[in-house]
Amino acid sequence: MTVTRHANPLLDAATRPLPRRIAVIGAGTIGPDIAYYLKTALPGLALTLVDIRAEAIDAALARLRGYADKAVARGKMTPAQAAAALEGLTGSTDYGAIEGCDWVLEAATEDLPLKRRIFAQVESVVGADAVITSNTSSLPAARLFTELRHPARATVTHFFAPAWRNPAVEVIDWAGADPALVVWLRRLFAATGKLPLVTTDAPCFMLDRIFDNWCNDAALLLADASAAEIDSVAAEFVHAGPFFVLNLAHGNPIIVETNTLQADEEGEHYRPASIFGSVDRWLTVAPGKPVEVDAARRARVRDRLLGVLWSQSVDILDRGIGEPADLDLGCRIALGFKRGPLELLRDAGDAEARRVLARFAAERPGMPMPARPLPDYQPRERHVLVDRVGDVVVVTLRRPEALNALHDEMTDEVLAAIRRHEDDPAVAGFVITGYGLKAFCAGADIGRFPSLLGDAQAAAQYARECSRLLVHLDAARKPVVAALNGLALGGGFELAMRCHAIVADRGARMQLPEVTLGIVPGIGAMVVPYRRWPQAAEVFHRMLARGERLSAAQAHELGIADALADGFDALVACAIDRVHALAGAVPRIAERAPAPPRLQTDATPPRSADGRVLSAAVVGVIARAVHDAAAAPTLAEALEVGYRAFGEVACTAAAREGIEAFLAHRAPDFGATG
Ligand code: DAK
Repeated sequence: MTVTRHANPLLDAATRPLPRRIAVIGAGTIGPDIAYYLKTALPGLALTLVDIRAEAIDAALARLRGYADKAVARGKMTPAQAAAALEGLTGSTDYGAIEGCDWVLEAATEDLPLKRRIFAQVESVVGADAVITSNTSSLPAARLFTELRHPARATVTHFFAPAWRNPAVEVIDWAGADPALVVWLRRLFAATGKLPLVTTDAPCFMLDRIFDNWCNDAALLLADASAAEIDSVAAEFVHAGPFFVLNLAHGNPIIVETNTLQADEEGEHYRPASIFGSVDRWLTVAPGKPVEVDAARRARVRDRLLGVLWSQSVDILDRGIGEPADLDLGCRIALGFKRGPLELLRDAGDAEARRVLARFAAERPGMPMPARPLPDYQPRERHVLVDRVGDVVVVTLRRPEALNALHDEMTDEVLAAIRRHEDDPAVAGFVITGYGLKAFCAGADIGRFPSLLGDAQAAAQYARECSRLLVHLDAARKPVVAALNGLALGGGFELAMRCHAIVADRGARMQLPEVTLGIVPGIGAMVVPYRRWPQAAEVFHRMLARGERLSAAQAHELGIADALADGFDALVACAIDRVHALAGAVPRIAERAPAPPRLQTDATPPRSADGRVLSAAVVGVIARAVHDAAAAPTLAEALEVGYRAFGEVACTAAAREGIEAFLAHRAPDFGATG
């Protein structure tokens, strides 16, 4: 059977229904964490945790109750959601309890004969079409599943700690698997908040090849530097150094197993460092603690760490083990890298990267080296996925670590994707959507805002430059439809406003939270709605000045959303219909606006829709900008008003306070800033 695989897993057809009964085998650390993820994502699910030790099951169930209690205490879940997550969660020491399961997920220790025995037992109880997956970080699926009676229903799903929260999961596409199984798993993971990364069946798959060899080479470096020194040099690249992580994970045995496997299969250069045999606790310091490292030693350690990272990365790509954008994203999300290895390679520049790799080749003979020019290893897109669905190009914003928040690179990638296809006569138009089901886009990346503060002209100029995608949409010849699959906040909603139609999932929600951050939405929200949807002017006043939320249903009633849909498949189908309906007649934003009703700013202090004190100065700037923009004789001049207003607030104490507060996870004090 041929099964189409899109870059966005949710664009693939559902190849089987959602699971209703799952068993997780192994009540150690990761099994219960996987169970908790599944139960919170699919609360109606019946889930049985199986282990040969009753006390391990009791401890695991108690741990999961603790997770739910903590989530309620932190306001991440309501008590009802927590109760639903725990309901239907049971434990058993008897394999008979897994009868009738449609998915059995094995998470026992990394021991091939043991895993094979478990699969034999599982197969003797469950039906021939039940999915079986193994959570291994290294053992190839072909070896795990050869003895199964029905191997096509089995594969590896490799989770990362902590599995209930870490979105990354490798899904192994091995020769014996039914292709529809991989499609189903990817789609299920993407729909339940995970980031599935498909890899081939090489030993250690994609991400453990990076992690294990990073740790192994760090250990080999101990001849020249201490663990604390190495961790301190590594801090440039990762949130926690290799030895700190090994201590956390009690992980030497894993490195020894995985690197032994690689050495046996691929050559002696992978053999685990002998020191792993005699040391199981490393003397190092917590991340962020400064450690003096002599400059020459620092340079040597740095080169070696980069060398192993790049050597493994080019090998993974040359062997087609994984995709380049997935490699970078997986390293950041699953392994705690600050930047992906390919981003580091690009930023180092060709000459420096070649120097580092040449030194690495000399120090570590046998290790893989690039087979192609280095720029060839870079992904075309890092932050978006581009798919063809019939005659429509679907662009998916993919930054799962920040709810698809926009930054310059992502904006440029969306623009480049549109430019690449807009002159193709076979393309009718575009749909823009967000990865997963939670967010279309949570706005501009707030982490990048601090550098904009304090210089009005520079901030206004930045707003102007950031609008390049939006201004392109204003004049686009082919329709671009926003498919809101979830939250559309701030800059994300501003992007949707500039698309030629908006369709929304019934659960989607729109909001302009900028005022609660002490800034203004400078790239269109104070301008465009009053020209496109003058009937909703009062609603936009409240959204701008009070951060009021707009539900999909309200947006539809007001004519802001052209259509509502139930679920992602219907949403995309509806967006594609809109593209076809608008082809040849792309709507334009009016040059002039009808005078909107006055935006009231007399409440003192101004408050947000949920009662928080706002900055009177910022609300004042918004009211003035809305008025001046509506009076502007052209769209371009009105947009200028917005850019300048952003520049003006960027110099206020309120903006500094609002952004610092967001980044420090605290409430802003606009009472103090005015
Ligand atoms: N930027 C960066 N990271 C973001 C983000 C954003 N906009 N929104 C969410 N994230 C990150 C969170 O920090 C969190 O990261 P970790 O803590 O896990 O590292 C991760 O995404 C998941 O979010 P939460 O843990 O917070 O998820 P919850 O379900 O608990 O909450 C939320 C979801 C949407 C209520 C919450 O994440 C939230 O309040 N996010 C901020 C939403 C927001 O205020 N967005 C509007 C930003 S202002 C301009 C251009 C554009 C703009 C302005 C000027 N010029 C060029 C001048 C536009 C401005 C905006 O968009």
